[in-house]
Amino acid sequence: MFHLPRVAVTALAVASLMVATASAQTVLRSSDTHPDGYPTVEAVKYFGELVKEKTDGRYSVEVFHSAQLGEEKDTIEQTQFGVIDLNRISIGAFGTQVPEATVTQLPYIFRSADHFHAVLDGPIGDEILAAFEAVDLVALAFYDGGARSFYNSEKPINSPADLTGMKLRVMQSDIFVDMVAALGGNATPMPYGEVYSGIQTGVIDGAENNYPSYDTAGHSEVAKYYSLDEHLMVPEVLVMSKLSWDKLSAEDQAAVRAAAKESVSKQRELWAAKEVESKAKVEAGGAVINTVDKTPFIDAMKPVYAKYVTDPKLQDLVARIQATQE
Ligand code: GTR
Repeated sequence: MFHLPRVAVTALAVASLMVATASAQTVLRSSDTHPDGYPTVEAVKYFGELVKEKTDGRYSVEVFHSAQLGEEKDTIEQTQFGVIDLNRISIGAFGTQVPEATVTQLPYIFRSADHFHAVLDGPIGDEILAAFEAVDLVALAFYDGGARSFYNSEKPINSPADLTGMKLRVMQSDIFVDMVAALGGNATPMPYGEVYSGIQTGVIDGAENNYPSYDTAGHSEVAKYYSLDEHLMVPEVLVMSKLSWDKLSAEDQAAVRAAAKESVSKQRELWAAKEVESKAKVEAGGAVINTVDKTPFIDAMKPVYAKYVTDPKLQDLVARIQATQE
């Protein structure tokens, strides 16, 4: 029988211990459609630092920004299958998969940023986060996504009548298609990554989004009229694959949840600064921004509510959101 000298055995033992230590560190892969430096990307990086700290280095997070792992809709499926561990995504990308979350896609459901925070920071927010379990995801926190307004390459929008016949890109959710139809426009659902070329080539006349997206995706270069009707405030959400979540110990799950909650104030700070910076940048670049009387837009949304808020449970949820004081 072959015997290794004692020193060699010790060296081997040390080496295998090191491998064990190294492999005990799991890197969680996280997706984001936005470029590096965008508030959501930076917030998830910060969350990752907290996760590492709170799990004594057992877990860390790597953010794959700029849609490196795919467009949002596809990454949702990959996250459900556990191919991607974490995903920072707009609730709009879920379509109507999660009924409780769908109510946050209703136009003008949130009256202001303060109302949005009051709802999502309280028990209603927790109820909506918990609803994602039904689609194999553990929703950890909401991030800010500001108010979304229409922009196009043709003219300023002052009233719903100005949208007549306009082809506008929306996120891939039926509710947004109905929203644009109720205003008299033609909605084209398509992935975010196709919007720039869509406008440039005239396939669509415009789209709708917040200032930071309008700016960082370059949309302001091809659609210079930005009209502040602020029809949507769709929350951004950080979700984890249920499969990845179930591999964590109860202690590490608590650490991940706490890290996500702690990253929220950081994201809000970054978001507020980015909104101001992006507005200034698009204006300097030649964007024409106009304010809008929102009343006719709000009134036009009645059929959208009538179509999507039929279930008494959702009617109650909408009523509770509306009754929440900012
Ligand atoms: C942005 C959001 C993205 C993406 C995009 C879109 O505001 O942060 O996650 O959903 O809108 O319109 O597709």
